[in-house]
Amino acid sequence: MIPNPSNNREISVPSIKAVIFDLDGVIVSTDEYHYQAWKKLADTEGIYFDKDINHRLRGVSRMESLEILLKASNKQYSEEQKLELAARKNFIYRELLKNITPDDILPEVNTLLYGLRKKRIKMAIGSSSRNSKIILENIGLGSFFDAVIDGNMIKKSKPDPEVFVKASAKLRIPVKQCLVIEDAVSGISAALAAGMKVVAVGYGAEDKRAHKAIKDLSAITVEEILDFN
Ligand code: B16
Ligand code: MG
Repeated sequence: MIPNPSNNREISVPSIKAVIFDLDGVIVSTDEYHYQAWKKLADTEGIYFDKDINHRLRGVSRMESLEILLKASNKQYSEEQKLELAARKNFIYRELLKNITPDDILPEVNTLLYGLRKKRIKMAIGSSSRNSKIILENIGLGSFFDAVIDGNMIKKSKPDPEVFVKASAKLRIPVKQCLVIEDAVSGISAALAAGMKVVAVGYGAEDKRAHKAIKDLSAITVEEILDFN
């Protein structure tokens, strides 16, 4: 709050000036498609893979995800073979992504996005996915965000803060005035390491380090975001 000299009252200045959304698991649920693609690859290679292992891949880059999957294999793969496996998984995943439409946007996402836009809050995507562009286009949000930082633009994946720090720089909003909305433990770590506020959604909601935990975006309002401190 700062004093208002004209009437001696205090004016409330929102501390949050930008919201950075994770993509997969926050805006759209592509996790099931990631699961199906990794599962198909694992089955072909005779490697055990289940939904619990898939859960550990949230927010984690493609190559790091592959390393987690390969822990269940006793075969040694060369770097070249690993790249081929990752490309094969991505091919299956991209085929599945052809099915997504604006109907796949998660509950109340649009209400929040358009509510924040009305209040002139800057918005960005901060995603580990190298497929962010096609996902955003397929769900009709290809040109909605003020900035999109994705897996193609970063050297270090979440839990490193790089993706969120780059988003705040592109938006020209200091990290302290950015709020991240994330579903992955790795993403919550990244946001905290960037010095940002973080709201944990869905699977991430059990992470006690987040400043607020919610089931989905219907459980938070624009006003709550503006009053966040
Ligand atoms: P890709 P997010 C992440 O997206 C996913 O949560 C994670 O499961 C995936 O491995 C990662 O993107 C890389 O995805 O293979 O499409 O480059 O949650 O950071 O939006
Ligand atoms: Mg996610």
